[in-house]
Amino acid sequence: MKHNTIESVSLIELPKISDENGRGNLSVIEKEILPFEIARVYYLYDVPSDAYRGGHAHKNLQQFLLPLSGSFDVILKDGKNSRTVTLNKPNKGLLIVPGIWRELENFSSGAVCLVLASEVYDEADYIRDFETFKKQFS
Ligand code: T46
Repeated sequence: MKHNTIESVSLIELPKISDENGRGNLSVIEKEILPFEIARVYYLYDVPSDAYRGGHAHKNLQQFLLPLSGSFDVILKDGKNSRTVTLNKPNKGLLIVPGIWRELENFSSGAVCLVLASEVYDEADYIRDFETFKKQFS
């Protein structure tokens, strides 16, 4: 299994096309922006402000998280270090590589987290116990 560190997690800024006639903005994700082919798309929404999502790592899965609306915090851990990234711009997303523990919290009202994933859903790819994660990845 790949040992990645939190420094391998990167923010990706998407092009933002502001309409010159005041019709708002358009952002686009074309295939060369992500280092994987998209196999699955899902989204988190109606998350209460005191709720917490994630709390696991993936063995192989790569994911791109995009705050389509509102904001939330992503806490990243590699077993040694930890870092918190606030996602609050619909044209700025987070590319999470395999082997990184993630926790999502502080969802604002109306926040929507879009996730583009490199693989279809597979429970066997999850590590849901932090001590197991630390043993395998740090
Ligand atoms: C991640 C964060 C950001 C499915 O049936 N298909 C799916 O594609 C997904 C993602 C989940 N599920 C089922 C499995 C559980 O019964 O939906 C239920 C909730 O899943 P989970 O507790 O894993 O949800 P989150 O929000 O804690 O985590 C999800 C992703 O699982 C995870 O990869 O990084 O969103």
